[in-house]
Amino acid sequence: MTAVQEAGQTIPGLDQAPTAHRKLLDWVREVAELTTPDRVEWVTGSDEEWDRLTTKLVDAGTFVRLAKKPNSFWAASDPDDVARVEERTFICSHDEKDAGATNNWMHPGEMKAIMTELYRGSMRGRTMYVIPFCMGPLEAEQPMLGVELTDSEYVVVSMKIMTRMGTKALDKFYDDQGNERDFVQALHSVGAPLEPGQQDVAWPCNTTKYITHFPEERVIWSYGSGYGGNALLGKKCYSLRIASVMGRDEGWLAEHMLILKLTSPEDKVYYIAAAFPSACGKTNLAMLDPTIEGWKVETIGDDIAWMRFGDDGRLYAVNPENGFFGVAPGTDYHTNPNAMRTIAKGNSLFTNVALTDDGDIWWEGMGEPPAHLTSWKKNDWTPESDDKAAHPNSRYCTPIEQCETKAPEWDDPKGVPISAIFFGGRRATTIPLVTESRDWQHGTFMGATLSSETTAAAKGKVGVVRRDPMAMLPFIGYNAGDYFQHWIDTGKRADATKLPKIFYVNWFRRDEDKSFLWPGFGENSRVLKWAIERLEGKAAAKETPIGWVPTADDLDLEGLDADPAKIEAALKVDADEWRAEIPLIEEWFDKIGDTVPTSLRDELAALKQRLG
Ligand code: GTP
Ligand code: SPV
Ligand code: MN
Repeated sequence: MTAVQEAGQTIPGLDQAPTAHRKLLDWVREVAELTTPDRVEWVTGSDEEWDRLTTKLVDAGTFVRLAKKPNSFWAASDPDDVARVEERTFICSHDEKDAGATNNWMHPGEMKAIMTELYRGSMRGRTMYVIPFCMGPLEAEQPMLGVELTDSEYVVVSMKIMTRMGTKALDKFYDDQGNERDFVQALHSVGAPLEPGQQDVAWPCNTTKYITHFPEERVIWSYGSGYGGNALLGKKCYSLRIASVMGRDEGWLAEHMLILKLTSPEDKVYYIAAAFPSACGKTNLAMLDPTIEGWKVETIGDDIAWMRFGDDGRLYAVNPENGFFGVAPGTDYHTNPNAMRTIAKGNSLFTNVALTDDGDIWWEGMGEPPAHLTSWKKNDWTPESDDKAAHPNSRYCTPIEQCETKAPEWDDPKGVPISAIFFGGRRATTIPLVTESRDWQHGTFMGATLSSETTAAAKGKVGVVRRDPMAMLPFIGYNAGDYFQHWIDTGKRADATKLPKIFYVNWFRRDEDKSFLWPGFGENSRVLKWAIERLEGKAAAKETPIGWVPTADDLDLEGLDADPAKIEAALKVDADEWRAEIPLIEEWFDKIGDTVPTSLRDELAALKQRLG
């Protein structure tokens, strides 16, 4: 404890709040007294603040200013703090059953007792920043507010890119009648207090990590990590885990989905939402550069969609975020030129990519490497090195605002009416390039049984096939069976003709030699086109035991330079592979238990029967 606090005086900055919001003031004081920072700073989101904090991060060795990109910075994390930590992520509902079999659970009282002791004095020697933020448009009828308290400058500047934050968000903490609005309390500490005179490290964090949610209170407590999904609490913690519970209670959906706008050569506009697990292609599809004549894709969101019914009975989607936190490796002018152009404009943060000697960034998949680099581990790196120069989960963080393909309506509080929902995963076998569901219930079954190989986005083994329902396995804030029921119920709340049509895609099926059967990226526009033509009743498909699948003739493959045998293989429905899938789905449903909706058990029985 510092001398100031011992004297019973207030912590500097604590009383300089630019608001009289009672709940906010009381909570900030309570946390400051527990965590004992040297000072409190109320974040405004100004350019002056950005310059001051980025300069502080450069001086601390956390950031290197990039000579080759304006107002942009390189950061290398602690080598053990590079991804989400699913085994350290908890849903602390009062009743264990509400967390379900797919979440870690602890009683809220027990968790709070443990974490309160971790937070005690955890901000010593640091500044506690108060970040008011808003997920989704500020002009929404009910702005979705939150406040993150954090002792990390890296978090503050990242939140400036990823959310609407600072003064403009704080302005929304009172409604038009002058009443206090409620907000999600999000507490974050890297868990690395500094003793007087102690030299800080470039990436403070703690080997003990907790990413904890108290869904009934709409409260988030995060400790020990500085990495994106663990520390930028507006993202996965609020907009998926807490928001999925809000959506269950209030009748809407919070999903791990991109949102894109597709315009046909006839100038007809369609909006598509797509759920793929982490590092399985959402950002790339959201920014797709179509290879087919006359079709245009514009971007609305790349990671999260909140979907509610409009007065017209259609499902409208909003992107709650303000920036992209995208996977860097594999991103290049050939695969995702729009992402490359967005980051080229600057104002971006790069974490765990490689640094070039002339002050630029490089990662695997970005053409020929230079002769020398500083790797994400801060080691000298040459093309002869065995290690990767960039971590597989290295990320760029960049504002949507400067993406040239952003749709003008990306910030519209009404959202955009969704015509089609895609579920997809990363599967080397079994799952065809695209399958159309028969109806909403069948589509929900496809989503509920979605499977994918694990990626570097979460700590743990990579390449292991697991069920990842609706790409939400790590993000459902409640019981997965209840979540499936919520999807089924959502389908019953609207006229079937107004519901989005559901498709299941797989860009990642492989040949015997392990190469991808489908070229992917911009060529995925051919699949989008087929899906839209199905909605319009213009494209053909073959009925199979798993749903409607196109033949190669049904797809527009004009100008595609690909081996027809590979396309056939990508589209193949192999009954043996599917029969082998059945026991895995049964095991999955059994794991979730008695909350699995009967209608989904019926879908499984029907699939089994069709496969013979
Ligand atoms: P999160 O941000 O983790 O939620 O991931 P995301 O779903 O947005 O994934 P992203 O689009 O960043 O893609 C992750 C990886 O998949 C990158 O290395 C891409 O290059 C690769 N990828 C994306 N689309 C395709 C595709 O159509 N085909 C193939 N083969 N790879 C793809
Ligand atoms: C994901 O892992 O799905 C991401 C990155 O989008 S993170 O924000 O770290 O969760
Ligand atoms: Mn994601």
